[in-house]
Amino acid sequence: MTIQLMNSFSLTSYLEEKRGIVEKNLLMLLGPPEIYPSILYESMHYSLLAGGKRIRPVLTIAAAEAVNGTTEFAIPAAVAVEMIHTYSLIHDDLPAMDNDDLRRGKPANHKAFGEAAAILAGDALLTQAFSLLSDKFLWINTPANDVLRIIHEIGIGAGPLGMVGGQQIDIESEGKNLNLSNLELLHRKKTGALIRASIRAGGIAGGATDIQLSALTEYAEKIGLAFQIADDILDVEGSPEEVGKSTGKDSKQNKNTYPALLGLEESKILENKLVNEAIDSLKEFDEKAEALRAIAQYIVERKN
Ligand code: GRG
Repeated sequence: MTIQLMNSFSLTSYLEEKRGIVEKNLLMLLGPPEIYPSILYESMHYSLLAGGKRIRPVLTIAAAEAVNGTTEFAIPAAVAVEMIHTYSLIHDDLPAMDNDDLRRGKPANHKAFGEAAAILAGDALLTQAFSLLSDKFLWINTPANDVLRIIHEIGIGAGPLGMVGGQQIDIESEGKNLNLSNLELLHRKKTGALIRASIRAGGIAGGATDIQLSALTEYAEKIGLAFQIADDILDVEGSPEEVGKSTGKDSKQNKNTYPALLGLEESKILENKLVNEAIDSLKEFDEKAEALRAIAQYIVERKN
């Protein structure tokens, strides 16, 4: 299905083009196999190039473009956030965490390579992301001060104040019934913080003004939450074939989710409200923000 928005913008073509660019750069910036111990390369490559929607790097690029930057400006940040996201999925699937066998429609990394290799592949992707982010030869168009701001954004989003902190809260919340505000806090950190950092990093790389950056931040926070609600709904309504990972796990494990707390209908109303608010936060942006507007809708309409 081709997703059409106003001005005949085609999100399908946009996603196809940007995903292609992201994947080419992921492969290139991972570097040649000869520089790594071979199992390490294979396990990093396996998860990094296993498909995936590439939503975070595409958001990084779309945010840069929305403020008049180019795709090229955003590439180091886009590649880094996808490496970090991939590491988080590898570690999340481990037996000590969510214990999942299937990821991106394939055996989870530890199922394919063993737990030790999966832990190291995750560690390697995380550290490689920051090596790339701090490589001056990749940032020829971006002032050094903005590069530092981008590194800081991504560190905060991925680390203990963001995604890692959210994962810890998630683990501690198992078996407890969270109220709505605690559920929101959990997801703002676990899922929202890296999405927020992806968008803010793209905005900074594209040369956003402070006003533009706050509008992008508002957009990011709304779609970050909508993304998680959609993910919870897919776990109820999606099939493993479509979603590419096991479904129905959340209710079996008594997880804190939006459908469990609010019911499916209320969850769908909330995700749509967040998408409308996200699109509204871009009202001062011109047609260059059309991709961001379309992605906000895609986030709740997707089937995987
Ligand atoms: C292990 C530090 C650490 C963190 C794990 C990301 C995460 C935190 C856990 C994944 C579990 C999960 C289902 C989170 C909810 C939303 C989410 C991040 C889904 C997966 O992201 P997608 O849908 O995946 O963008 P693809 O495969 O398309 O990249």
